[in-house]
Amino acid sequence: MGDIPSSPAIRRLFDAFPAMDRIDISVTYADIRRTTYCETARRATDEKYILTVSDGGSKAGIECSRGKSAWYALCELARRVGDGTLRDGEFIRSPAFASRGYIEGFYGKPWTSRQRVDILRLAAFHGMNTVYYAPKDDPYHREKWRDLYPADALADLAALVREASEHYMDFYWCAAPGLSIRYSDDGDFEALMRKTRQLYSIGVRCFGLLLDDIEPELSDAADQARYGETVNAHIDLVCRYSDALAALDETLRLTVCPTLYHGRGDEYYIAKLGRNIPARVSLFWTGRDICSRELTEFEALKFIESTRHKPLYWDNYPVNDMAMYNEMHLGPLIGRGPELWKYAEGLICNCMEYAECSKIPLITAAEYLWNGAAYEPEEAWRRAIREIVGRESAAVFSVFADHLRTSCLMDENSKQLIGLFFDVAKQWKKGEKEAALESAAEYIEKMRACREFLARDLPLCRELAKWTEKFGVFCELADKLLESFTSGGDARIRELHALLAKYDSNPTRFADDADIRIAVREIIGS
Ligand code: LTM
Repeated sequence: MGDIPSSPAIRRLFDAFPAMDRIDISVTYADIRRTTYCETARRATDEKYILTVSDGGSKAGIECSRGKSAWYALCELARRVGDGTLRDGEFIRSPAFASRGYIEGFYGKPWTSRQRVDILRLAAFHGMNTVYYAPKDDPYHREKWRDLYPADALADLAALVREASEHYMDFYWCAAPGLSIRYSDDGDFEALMRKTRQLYSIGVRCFGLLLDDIEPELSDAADQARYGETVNAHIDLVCRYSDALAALDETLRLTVCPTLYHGRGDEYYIAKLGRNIPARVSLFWTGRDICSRELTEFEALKFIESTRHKPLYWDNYPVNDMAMYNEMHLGPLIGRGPELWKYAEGLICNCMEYAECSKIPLITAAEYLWNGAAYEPEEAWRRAIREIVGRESAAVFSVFADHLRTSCLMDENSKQLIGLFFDVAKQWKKGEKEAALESAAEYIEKMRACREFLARDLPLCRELAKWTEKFGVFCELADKLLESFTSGGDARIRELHALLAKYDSNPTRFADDADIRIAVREIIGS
């Protein structure tokens, strides 16, 4: 491997992509403007690299300033080797957003240690640099925030912290004390610090203080007397915690999630909080809504103006907890401004409890975060599916994934199927009945192949069981529809009605239910 840095993460990269061994790779470290200055962003960075591929992909030169940027360059090389897009040329890369990552911040069953490592490696492989640990249902994060982690859970976290560091990821451990903290109680503050020191002892150097999803009003009499209003208690807590972290180690970093974490950005609470906490403290914001369809540059500017902080987006996509539990968010990230990186500190995607499924949208988000201006969601989505299910199964899997885009992003669902409806209807009207039936049959064949894929004993397929079940009824419907065209008959129409009723009675979100119903009813004439 010559001058390639050696670490477990890099060795794993070469093991996963053996074709990398056939490339003559050289790495040159240089702390000069060329490798450390990002022209468009007008800022210095240690994440920039220049990758020069030559001799028909058999040689690769990497210029960078540090191990971190060498890692990113090697990951790009591996991705290109993996998806067959390695080509000669000079590729100058620097990430648009400074902070790029994901948060395990959902309600529901927390990920297992294995899933955590797996997602972390995937995110790092795609150039993310930040991970927030904040599973709402880890009792030691929220409910029992005062209690220290028991030894086994602490050992698991320590392993994750090491993994993050090996992958150049900043690991934020978050405390969510807001359900029961008495802000004016020194004992409670000391409990928070005791817990913080425990995490510090296993290598955590970045902390989160999450005050989301708590009562907006102070309930403790002593707190009410001392602070009057919630925002004053929060300012005091954040300032004291930020100072205490600095006293422990001046390199420690802090991110805060406010109680009002979405809206216009100029509301009284958030404006006062932002203006009265240190500038070095990062401030989470989910945008206009809890789950925002769009995140715009204009809104970010407004946030900066009123809070004096660049928003650090807690992007509630692809998360599908609470009222969204019947949805599966497999679509690409969309609706985030191409220039948002200029006005935001970063963007952190809140994931689904379905770790395998989260990977697809997460990969698309990682692409957006490096270069929002060039980001093409559909292309990124296709690449992500290829990576997760493999080249052979990608086309059939996308027939299914096409129906799982219903989310706050308001992406158009069932694009492929609706396109097919149009084509078939056009052919039918032109009298090309045979061709129309053939197109439909071809699609149905893909659906069949997809059902076979989904029946496999893979973590991804297991997570999708609920949606696969509805897809099964959907496939039966499609079969019967096709039969009714070729054979007709009242009995078939009755069967179709029965299937449609079965489909409708399943609350799982799949396809654009309304569109499908209209289309089917149109065809069977009721
Ligand atoms: O969004 C924030 C800041 N907090 C919670 C998340 O933990 C939860 O996963 C999402 C989606 O339901 N909504 C929240 O309010």
